[in-house]
Amino acid sequence: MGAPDFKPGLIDRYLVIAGANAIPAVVVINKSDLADASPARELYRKLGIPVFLTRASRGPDEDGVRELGRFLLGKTCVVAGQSGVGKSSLINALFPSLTARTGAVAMAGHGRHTTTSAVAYRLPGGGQLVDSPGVRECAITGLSALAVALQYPEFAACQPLCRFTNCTHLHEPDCAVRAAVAAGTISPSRWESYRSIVTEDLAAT
Ligand SMILES: Nc1nc2c(ncn2[C@@H]2O[C@H](COP(=O)(O)OP(=O)(O)OP(=O)(O)O)[C@@H](O)[C@H]2O)c(=O)[nH]1
Ligand SMILES: [Mg+2]
Ligand SMILES: [Zn+2]
Repeated sequence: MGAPDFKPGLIDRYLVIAGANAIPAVVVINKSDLADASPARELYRKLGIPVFLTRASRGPDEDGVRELGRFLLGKTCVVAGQSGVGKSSLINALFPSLTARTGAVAMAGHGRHTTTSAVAYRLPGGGQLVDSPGVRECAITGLSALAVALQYPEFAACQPLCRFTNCTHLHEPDCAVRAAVAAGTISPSRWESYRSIVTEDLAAT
């Protein structure tokens, strides 16, 4: 596996924040040369979220980079994610006339961030793309457990079958969400990110 590790909990937090603020989001899995990205691609596609697999280091002609470039035209988007995943490299590959600064992945300790502040680039064909500094983690605040659960479409589909209408899907008996996790129809990584947001992020505030 290439550094940094794929972090589904971070992706799910971005999706919750975007969804709760009515901001459309897509998932980009860069460095698809370093690991098999298809399980993650299938997971998010099934949830109705567009997924792009890219190899920014291959440059502007790589299929995923081209596909993402077409999608971005005319839109205003922010590229967000962990440090070292290749956000700036991706911007350079997408639009070679822009020159976002990139750097080697920091190997130890707290890491080094190559991009240190958000920079907005005007796209040649219209729209804007904002490069942002990498994050190590992202905590959700200001939402209720039920509001978080609403941002998990596969949970919302099960919710009517839970015994309690205000089920938090954490400890209640006859919870259809936990039953779906046990049956393998809801991804364990999705339930784990939900559990972590509600019992760790929300509880800390
Ligand atoms: N193997 C591989 N390496 C890549 C790919 N894309 C970028 N890299 C490398 O990953 C490293 C980090 O790239 P950056 O673009 O600086 O990462 P970043 O996400 O902008 O990092 P921060 O600005 O710190 O948040 C660089 O050494 C890139 O050359 C890719 O598709 N495959
Ligand atoms: Mg960067
Ligand atoms: Zn439930």
